[in-house]
Amino acid sequence: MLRGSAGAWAVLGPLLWGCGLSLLQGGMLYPRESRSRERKELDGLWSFRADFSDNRRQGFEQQWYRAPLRESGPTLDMPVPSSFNDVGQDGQLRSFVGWVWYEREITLPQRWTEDLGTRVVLRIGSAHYYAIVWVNGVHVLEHEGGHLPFEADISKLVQSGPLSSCRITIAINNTLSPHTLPPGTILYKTDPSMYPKGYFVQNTKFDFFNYAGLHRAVLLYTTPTTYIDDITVTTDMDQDIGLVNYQIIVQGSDHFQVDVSLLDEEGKVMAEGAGAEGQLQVPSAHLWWPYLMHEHPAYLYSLEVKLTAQTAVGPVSDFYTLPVGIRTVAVTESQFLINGKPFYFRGVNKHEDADIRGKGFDWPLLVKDFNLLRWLGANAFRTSHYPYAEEVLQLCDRYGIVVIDESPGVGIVLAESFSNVSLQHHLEVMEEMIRRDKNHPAVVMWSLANEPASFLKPAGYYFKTLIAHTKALDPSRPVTFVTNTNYEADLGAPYVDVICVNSYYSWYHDYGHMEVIQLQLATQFENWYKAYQKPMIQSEYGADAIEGFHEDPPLMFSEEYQKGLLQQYHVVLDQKRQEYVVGELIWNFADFMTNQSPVRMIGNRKGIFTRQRQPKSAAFLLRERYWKLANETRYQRSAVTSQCVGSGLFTV
Ligand code: BDP
Repeated sequence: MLRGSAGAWAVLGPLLWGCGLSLLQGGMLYPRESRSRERKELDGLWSFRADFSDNRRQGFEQQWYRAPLRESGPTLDMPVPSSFNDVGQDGQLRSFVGWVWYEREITLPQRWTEDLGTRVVLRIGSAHYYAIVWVNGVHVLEHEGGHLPFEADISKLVQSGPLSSCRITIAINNTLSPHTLPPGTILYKTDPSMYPKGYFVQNTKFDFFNYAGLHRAVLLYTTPTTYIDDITVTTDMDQDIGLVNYQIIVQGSDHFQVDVSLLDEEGKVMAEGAGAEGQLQVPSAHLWWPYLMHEHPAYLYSLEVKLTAQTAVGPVSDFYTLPVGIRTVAVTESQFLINGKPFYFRGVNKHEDADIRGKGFDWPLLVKDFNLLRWLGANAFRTSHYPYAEEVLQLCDRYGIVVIDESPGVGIVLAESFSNVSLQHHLEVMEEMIRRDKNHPAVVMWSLANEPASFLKPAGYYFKTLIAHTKALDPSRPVTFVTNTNYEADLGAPYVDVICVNSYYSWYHDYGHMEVIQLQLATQFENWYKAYQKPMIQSEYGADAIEGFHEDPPLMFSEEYQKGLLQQYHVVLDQKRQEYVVGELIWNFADFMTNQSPVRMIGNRKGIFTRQRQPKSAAFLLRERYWKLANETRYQRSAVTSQCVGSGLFTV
């Protein structure tokens, strides 16, 4: 959510699409270079200081943004992108709660500061959780939410003076409250016999470490002052003709022309159009298919958009190229269909998490993870429990890995977190998320939350409203949230398209008794299906295993127990996937960091890979299973039998 002054560019954004309800300002296209656009990455070392003052407000009281940070006290070198928590040797910084300050001074290319026809934009990929940004000491914007990008036009600031350098200061606060997403509470401990004066801790109801900092790329990019602000693409099929519907939003001038061409992977023009809105038709279209579902999965066309405009300073052109996958998504009462064919999610839940960098974006890690996913034969993952970096979704588009895109609605369990204030924020987060991710063919469903207390009375209204809003913003994709509430008590389930259920049989209860899993799991599926007749996904199941711990017969925490537990689930999944179960997502792809607690041995160890991405025995089990499942359905052209129900055919 953007707050405060957004500088000179604050024009009210257009509605997202069709029946969109967005109040967001402008689009959020991924910054790509083109003939008219340049980008300058600001990755590397930034100056950094955590504000350890008692009220954490010294930085504001002393206005640290007014002058270079080194002038107001000592600074540390801090890598960006990275979480700040694990790069140092200071335990206090690791668990710091409050404001931290980042600063970077940069030299700008001369043309950027002198050419008034150039628009210079500062874009921050993610700053967890609340961020305030100044450029050369001038406040330019504020943003709430740690997992989605925000940006400001800083042209006026960098083009108004003699300076060719600019100083960017970003203050970030990682405090979570009942109304943030994810929610949290600050607990003051006041017993003077136990705690020093003013002592407080951050409490959360989610199971991962609240890493903070500049987690994704910070960059500057340029566009002409009349520019392509947003593109929305949806696709459909008519026999073998691919239909690409596009809508382009232009800012800066009312007198412009838009031309679009759709190129295939060889660079051949397949269709052309003119105007800001229209439909392109692609005869004998190559569809975007998931990994291992087709001999040529993940086919991507390129939509080349060219804008020409007459402005006061003469003719201007802007160019932007968007990858486009042509595919449809639909849900029946027992199936999830991609391009009209039954799709089974064979996948994982992930986290953005690794040694040292925490949640900081890292290309080698990302490529390793995708190589592991493909090695496993997985075709899907859920972005548990927040939106991941855009580059992750780009690789999903490119490799055919299907995504359930989840909002940061994790740990919504307090009554306060279902209030109108919280709901309003959640609605806005969905707007930001859909604005960013709407054009990815890999994204096939929105997940609004993970394990909310959906049995609480206000949950019914909360999810009804949230789901209606999400569908109004994007009528083309099904919507879900992930539940662990009893099927009879869940007040949000009536509104979802797919029932996603987490269960931990023989882990969080019936410890060590794997013999009860089959009965309990079968009952779970049958109860839910009887109540709702909607397709179901086992959206989490798993067990902790410490790599190298072996016990046979299996004991909890051994590799054998993890494997044995999964095998029990698989027996039931194999029965129910013949009926209405459309997917299984293991918890978790890799071990990950959590808060310290007596039930977490240096983090959550339910990964089938270690945090360093080495396989445990369960990884080999899943690999065998996923390849077997893939081979059963590989390139299969089976007929679709069920009728489309509910929201009908979802096409993207
Ligand atoms: C589930 C949560 C997930 C946890 C997991 C666990 O959705 O975030 O990490 O349990 O306890 O309930 O391992």
